[in-house]
Parts: sequence; C-alpha cells; structure tokens
Amino acid sequence: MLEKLKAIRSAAFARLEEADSMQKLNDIRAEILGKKCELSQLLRSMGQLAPEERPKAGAAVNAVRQEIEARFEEMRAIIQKKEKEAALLNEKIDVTMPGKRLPSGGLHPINIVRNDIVDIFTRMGYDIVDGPEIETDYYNFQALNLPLDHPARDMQDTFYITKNLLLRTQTSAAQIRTMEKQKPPIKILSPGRVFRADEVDATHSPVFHQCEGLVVGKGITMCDLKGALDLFAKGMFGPKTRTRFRPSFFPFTEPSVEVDVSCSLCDGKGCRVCKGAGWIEILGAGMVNPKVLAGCGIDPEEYSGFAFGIGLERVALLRYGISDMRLMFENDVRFLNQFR
Ligand code: 2NL
Repeated sequence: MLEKLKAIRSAAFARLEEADSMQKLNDIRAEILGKKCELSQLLRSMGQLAPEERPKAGAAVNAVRQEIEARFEEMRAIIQKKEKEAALLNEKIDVTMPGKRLPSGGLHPINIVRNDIVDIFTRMGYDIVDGPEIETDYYNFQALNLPLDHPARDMQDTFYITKNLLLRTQTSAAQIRTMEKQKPPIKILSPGRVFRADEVDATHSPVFHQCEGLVVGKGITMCDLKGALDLFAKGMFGPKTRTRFRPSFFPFTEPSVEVDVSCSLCDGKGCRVCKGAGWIEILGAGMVNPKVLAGCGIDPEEYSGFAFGIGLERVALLRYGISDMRLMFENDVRFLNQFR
C-alpha cells in the first residue's frame, strides 16, 4: 500500500508540473485530488487493512494529500504571476505613438464678427445686454418713436405673431428696458438675432444679426458718436480706416446718419469691392431722439445720447469678401471650414 501511495505521489507531482495555465492546473487538481482520484480510491480500500494498521495508513494518505495540495498552491502562485505578467504585457500602451486627430469645429463667420465687435466695445467700457426675440409692439416700435400706423413702419416689414406680439426687427428693445430701469450714465451693446419679412437674395435674409449700441449721459454729443465709431472701424477694419457721416433718417434718432468706412481693400482709391467709391456703408446711427429718452423716463433736457446699429452679415461679407449672404445660412461645411 505504501508503494502504491509513493507511485500516486510522484505521478501527481509530475502531472502538476505539466500545468502551464490556471485552466490546466485546475483540471489537473480535479483529476488527482477529486472524488474519483486514485488517492480517494486508496482511502476507500483501507477497509481491507487490519484495524490496527488503518490509522497509520490513513495518516500516510493524508500526508501525501497535503503535500500535493501544497505543491498545487505553489504552482498556482507561479502560474497566476505569469498570467498577470502576460496580461500586463498585452495591455501595454505605447504613450509615444502619435494620436488620432479628431475633426474639430470652428466658429461661424457671423459669430467671429460678433465676438470681435463685442471685444472692441467692451474694451471701450460697454456692457452687453440681451432680450427676447419675441417682443411686444411697444418695445419694438412705440418706445422707439414708431407709433401705431406710423408710415416709417413700412421700412421694416415685420413678422407678426399676434396684433401685439412680433419677432423683433432690431435689438433696441433690450436697450429700452435698460433705460427704463437704469439712470444714466448708460453704455450698452446689444448683439442678437433679428427678423424681417424680406425675400431671400444675395444681400437679404429674413433672419439676420445685429449689434446695437447706446450711450446716454450728460453732455453726450455727435462728436462722441463719431469718436466711438471711428475707434470701432479702426479696430474692425485696420488702423488706417477712416469714417464719414452722411445724413439719413431713423424715427428713433435725430439727427440720423449713415456711416461709411474707407475701403480697406483699396485704401479709399476705389476698387471692385467698394464699386469705385472708395467708401463702404457699414451702419446707421444718430443722436437718440428726445422723445425716445422721455418715453423711458429720462429727461432729455438733462441727458442726451447716441445710438447705432451694425448689421453683422454685412460686416462679415465685407471682411471675408463673400458675395452672397445665402452662404452664411446654408451651413455647408466646405464654406464654414474656411473660417477656422
Ligand atoms: C439701422 C441702424 C440704428 C439705432 C439703430 C437705437 C436704439 C435706441 C434708441 C435709439 Cl434704444 N436708436 N438704435 C439707432 C440708429 C440706427 O440701426 O440701419 N437701422 C434700421
């Protein structure tokens, strides 16, 4: 019986050495220590031994069993270590490999122009204000000296929602609200999306963008307006840019002007972009109509102000030499990619 035990022991040790993975090691363990293994059979056959020999034989079998178990544990530690190392090697990342470049977006030309305008005016101390795109007739028209049935409303074909609600045709309403709430001095800029019932063509769109500015204080004059717009034009189109005023009309300003900048392409000599004129119209402006100030509770005898409105699409078309406004709204990535 001891002979047989010795044979089982060495066979078991040899089998364990064959294991090269945890899977195999566990299979071998089941085979050499499991219910049907030779060791168990040997234990069961001990009934045939004389009673006095049984304890000794049982102890011998258990000792061998423990030896095999101990070797199994050793092998398990070795194999697990090996498998872990292999897994780590497999997952190793080469941090020096070049990365994959993800496609990145860019700003829309209108947003680039808006950000630049906002930058220029915030540097001059203007605060940014905004308001709703759906406005009341009062804030969009009446507060701006455009009473109901005023013929000048024809200048702005309007999308009406109800008799009293409309899509704002300019961003002035936010400025009216500021004047109602805040005592002068006021120095604000209101960028935003505005709407007019225009047919789509190369220079018109029913949705477009505007930046309006408003300064109200004691002793504000047209010189301040000219100075502010001159600084803006130089910041936007380059330091050599000059500005000029031409008389115009808006119900909300008096006097009103149209503002031209010298053509930055030909430096005022005349070219294709300025159509030979040397000057390009970029915005409308004027001194805030005293009626508008009074309507907001600001005494026009004590205070005066100037205001202006800049169309962002127009500035973007000029700056980037784009001939058709429709390109701005089609969002063709081949067009947009050129502004990154
Ligand atoms: C344009 C140019 C302009 C204003 C907008 C304004 C705003 C307030 C008071 C007075 Cl709260 N004026 N905005 C002034 C002049 C011109 O926009 O071409 N508009 C049709």
